[in-house]
Amino acid sequence: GQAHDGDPKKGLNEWLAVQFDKLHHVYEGQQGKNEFSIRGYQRAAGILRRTDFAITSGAQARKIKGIGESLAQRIDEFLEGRLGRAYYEDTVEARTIATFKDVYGVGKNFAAELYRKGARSIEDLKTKEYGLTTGQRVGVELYDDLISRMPRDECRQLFELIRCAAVAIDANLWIEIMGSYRRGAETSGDVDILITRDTADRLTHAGVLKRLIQTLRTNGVITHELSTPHNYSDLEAKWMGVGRVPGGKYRRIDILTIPFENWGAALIYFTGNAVFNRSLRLYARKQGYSLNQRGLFRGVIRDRKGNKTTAGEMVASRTEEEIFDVLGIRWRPPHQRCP
Ligand code: DCP
Ligand code: MG
Ligand code: MN
Repeated sequence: GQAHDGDPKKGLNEWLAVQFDKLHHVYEGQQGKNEFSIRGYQRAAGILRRTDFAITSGAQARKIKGIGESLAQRIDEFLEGRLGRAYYEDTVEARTIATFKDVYGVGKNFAAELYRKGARSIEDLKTKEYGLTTGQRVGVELYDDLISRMPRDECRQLFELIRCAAVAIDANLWIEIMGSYRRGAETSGDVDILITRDTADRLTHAGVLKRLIQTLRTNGVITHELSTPHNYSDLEAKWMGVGRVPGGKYRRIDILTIPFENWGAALIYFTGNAVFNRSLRLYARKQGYSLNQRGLFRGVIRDRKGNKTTAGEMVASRTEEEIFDVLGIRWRPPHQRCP
């Protein structure tokens, strides 16, 4: 889902990236595959997309940081048209499971279970009984719309409809569009929205999310709810659902509200991408910190499984810059956060 600037020299890199995307997709739909190599394909696609010279061989690609021997071999296979390795995995079973995994709310285990139960198509999921949850049924019903990515303009329009409704409820809200859109991507899989409110006047955004959803349901911008907050009055709450610009396709919408003090950490989290977040969090851990969507913490103690046993103390959270500062790394603009 990343921007591609159309430079012809990058054309081949983009094609290679798409091959890795496919490989990632096919493997992701299978069970018992090495998670590490699956992520490797996802990473490789990202690396190729931000390489600014044309890659013409595996050996040459090998010199790029992050491209190891086995990825280089894959690149040669792609370039030489020896797609066997990639495609012998591309069985009907793998493809069907991958298709099911694209249904909202269906993970790879359930996708495989659906296949074992005899489901072979989205049509099967629509017409036969497989014990789908309400959310999964919405995913099936809107399958064609939800698998397609929306152009940047449409993402902006949908956000503007939501932003207008929000600031009509409280003019002091901070509301931003996040995810792939903020990273500058040409297309987005959903609209990610972050909301908070400056507490200088001692007021908060408590109650806003509930009113916002009500307004948007009434005016038809929001059409389906997939997951609602446990408690609407919490300052930190997540809402997931579906909406559309009038007459447009149905699109996934994620809304996250967070306490004002967590704004910077939440910006980093919700801007992503997920691979960038994983590496930034790992880096923080190596420096003795712990980073999450709320803030950067010091003094976190973990057990041998890596689970936190002591929450620690928050040392930075209000702005992205102060978090990067404490970690001792230069702030990176969102469009450079797609490793
Ligand atoms: N995120 C994360 N880890 C996850 C899922 C999400 O850190 N497992 C963060 C980083 C993502 C952001 O949340 O960039 C938004 O999640 P999306 O799934 O909406 O992903 P994107 O917006 O990046 O891409 P897309 O255009 O596919 O929605
Ligand atoms: Mg998104
Ligand atoms: Mn999202």
